[in-house]
Amino acid sequence: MQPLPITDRSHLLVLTGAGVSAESGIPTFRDAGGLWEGRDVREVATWDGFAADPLRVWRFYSERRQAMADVAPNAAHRALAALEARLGDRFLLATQNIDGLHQAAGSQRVVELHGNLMRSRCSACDRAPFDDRQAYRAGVAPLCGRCRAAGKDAVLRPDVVWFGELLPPGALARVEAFGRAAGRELMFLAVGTSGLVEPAASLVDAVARLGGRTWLVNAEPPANAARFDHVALGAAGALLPTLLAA
Ligand code: BJW
Repeated sequence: MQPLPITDRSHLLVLTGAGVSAESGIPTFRDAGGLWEGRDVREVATWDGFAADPLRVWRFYSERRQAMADVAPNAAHRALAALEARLGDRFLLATQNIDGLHQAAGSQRVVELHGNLMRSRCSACDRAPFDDRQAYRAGVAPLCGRCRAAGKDAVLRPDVVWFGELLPPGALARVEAFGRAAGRELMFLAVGTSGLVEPAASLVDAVARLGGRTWLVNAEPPANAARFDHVALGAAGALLPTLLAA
């Protein structure tokens, strides 16, 4: 694939998924050896699963928090951050990843569609999500200090979006506003995502409706590959530095 034809007027919306962080050593969800392999997704990625067994869910996320200690952004994260430095407000990165590696690489205009692994929030009160690198391994699910002060027991949960839950307030609105402002100058690049999870999987159709052009970079053809104008198969860390070169 040729480098993306980015001009002085182009507005680039990027969608990333777990494949972007695979080369940093973070397992994807649905590939062989991925996080879902051998796991019932309903047990660890739904509210019902959490309500049934909060400790099992906390163990799953605690292990992922601990694994973050050894990971760093890779060439794909860095290529996207470098492109943002060139495009400024004509760039927006919507990520399904909860690992914070885009920000670690220097990306600033990031919309976290599925939350952040390193934040927690109360499952009951409206206290804002807070930074929380603590891994809970002591055999007790953590409780909300604010609720406890009010005489109630409420368990903390990871600040992530599970199946059947709404995306964070304003996340989709920010993506849609970027697309509308760009109009026909809109370009869309999806990287490292299986195209199975909504609403992210349908962003390609929304861009096409606005008259934008669409590119996909993925290790294998994902579920929604046929809906893109251009498809490049391969590793994001190898392809993005070339595709996004000045
Ligand atoms: C590489 C690579 C390399 C590897 N280089 N590539 C419309 C129709 C049907 C259902 C729905 C619908 N709208 C909503 C739904 C329900 C549901 C949904 O989508 N279900 C489908 C599964 C059918 N969606 C929701 O519930 C969402 N909420 C919502 O829409 O609210 C409104 C609503 C609710 C209910 C009904 C209707 C409307 C919320 C979705 C939340 C997803 N949460 C998770 C967990 C987050 C926390 C955590 O991390 O634990 O998010 S699930 C999981 O999947 C995670 C990911 O972000 C997400 C996407 O996965 P991703 O990133 O694509 O990873 P993989 O592993 O699937 O793919 C990796 C790809 O990379 C592969 O293709 C590899 O080939 C590739 N790759 N190495 C390039 N080096």
